[in-house]
Amino acid sequence: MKRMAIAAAAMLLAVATIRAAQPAPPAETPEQRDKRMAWWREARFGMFIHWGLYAIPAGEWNGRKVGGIGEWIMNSAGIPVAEYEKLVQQFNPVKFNAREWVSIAADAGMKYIVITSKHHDGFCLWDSKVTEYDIMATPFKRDVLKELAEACAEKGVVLCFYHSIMDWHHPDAQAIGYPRYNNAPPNPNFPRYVETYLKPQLKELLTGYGRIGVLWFDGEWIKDWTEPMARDMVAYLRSMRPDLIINNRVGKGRKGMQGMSDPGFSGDFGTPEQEIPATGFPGVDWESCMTMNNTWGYRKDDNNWKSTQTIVRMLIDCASKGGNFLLNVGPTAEGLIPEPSVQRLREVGAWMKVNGEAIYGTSASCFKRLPFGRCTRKPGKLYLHVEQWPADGAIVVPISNKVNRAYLLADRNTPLAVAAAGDAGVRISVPASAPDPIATVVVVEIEGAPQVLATPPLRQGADGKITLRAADADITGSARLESKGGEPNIGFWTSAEDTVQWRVQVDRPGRFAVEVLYACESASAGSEYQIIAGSSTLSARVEATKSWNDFAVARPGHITIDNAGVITITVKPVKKPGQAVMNLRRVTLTPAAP
Ligand code: FHN
Repeated sequence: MKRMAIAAAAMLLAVATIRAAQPAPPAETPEQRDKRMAWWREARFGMFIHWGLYAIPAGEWNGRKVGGIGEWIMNSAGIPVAEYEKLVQQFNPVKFNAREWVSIAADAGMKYIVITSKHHDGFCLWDSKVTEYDIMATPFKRDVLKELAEACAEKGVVLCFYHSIMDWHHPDAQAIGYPRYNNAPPNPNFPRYVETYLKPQLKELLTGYGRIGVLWFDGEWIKDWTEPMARDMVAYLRSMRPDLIINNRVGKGRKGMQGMSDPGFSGDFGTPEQEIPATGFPGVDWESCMTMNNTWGYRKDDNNWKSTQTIVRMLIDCASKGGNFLLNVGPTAEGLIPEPSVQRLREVGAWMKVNGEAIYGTSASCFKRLPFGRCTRKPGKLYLHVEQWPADGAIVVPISNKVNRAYLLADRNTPLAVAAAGDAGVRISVPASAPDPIATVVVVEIEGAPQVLATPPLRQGADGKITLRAADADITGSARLESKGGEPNIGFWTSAEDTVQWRVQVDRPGRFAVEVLYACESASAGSEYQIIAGSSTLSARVEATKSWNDFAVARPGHITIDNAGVITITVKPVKKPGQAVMNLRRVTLTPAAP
């Protein structure tokens, strides 16, 4: 009862101070922002932990499998609050060991941990003074976040909290009696939830658990939450922790799973989810979060684990585009990180032990693309992550810089031979077979800033085909590469002035059948465009596909390339009746009979 009285008093006090919106934090100079973001940009790699009551059902309810991600079971199975609350009495993770979790993260090369202090179900993993719906009401009766904070401090890992704005348990936050909690109608008492519950709990987390690096908001998409509320929240949090980093899900600018907001929305970094942007965003901080299987919260039936190679290459991909990688684990109700996750993290750690220098504190690649893999950079150094090992014993790097040294990061005392390669750049001899099949890092120490040579033209295939991929295109205008998982496409093609081009070395001219792999929702169909190859032009029209994400092949006709040599192939809109021209994934020219 004492805790309830305290909670009531806290609520009254908070209500009394509700009205005064927070004064905006002082404007931050770019230098101040860089200082605040420095540790996070250096870190590049973190552990996401989704853990809570949902680990008990672990994907099943009343003896039946429930589809979807494990932490959503309360919504997915339509479990009434009173029934879901009973899980509190079952939560007793007797095998939880904070030091063990933090060691697994640190040994994997992860520099920060983001754990769900409260997920959408509203259950709190810490001893909160403003609710009984927390870890202290369980048989476990230990403040998990306190133990994790101590273990992180001992190990030098930065502790961060994921905190859901959406709350399916609090009566002022979720619609009463609404059968599905997500996207329920707005609750008129939501402002009271924000001022007397959400803010006080965030204050507990920011002032009672040592250094907190990031507040990772989520569940911001609900109608109750607004951008003005986000700005007020940021001001409130900064008044307590001026150095706090806050993700862009504190506001309304996230743009779904793509996670990259436009300027003007709140938050310090973009949050692509289950995807990695097709390109970097110069000057923009972002972090891709990814599961190791398919679920964030534990599901006993989800054994669809990504390979260690896939995980490491995702980390490299993010770093090569100037972003961070937040890799998730979903511990069991006993408090154990699933063994398949532990095994993969151990193997990732082995790679990071040798190659961490090529990830931590690096900046994005200076190349649009490389045929053998990816690149990260530090001043005077290029780290070439070779994923496709060359058959001819060398890699060619399109730079004109003087190369001082080249070596394998795994064997820095053995120089690699470097030779000029004309207008292609420099040729670096490498061992006959890949020292590390996951990715071998070749370090090239250069004089001055990278002087990148023009990207070599695309080559015609041995079969005479010319394959023009979105990722290889030069785009003019506001259209940009986007990846929705799988092969990227050119999207946001909202201006008819935007064009897409490829430079191609044609060794076998002639007549070609043209195929266009694209997507276009019906409301935007009808654009007309030209495919121009040298002096030959083919006109085409965009027909509707099922959606912006459903790709189909159009066969607009044939085009003739008269002579061998380097030509430019352009896709140029001539009419755009709808919102955008199309999402263009690929153009293929296949040799055809004359
Ligand atoms: O709904 C959540 C989901 O449960 C999970 O927490 C992910 C991880 O970022 N975020 C939301 C979905 O975008």
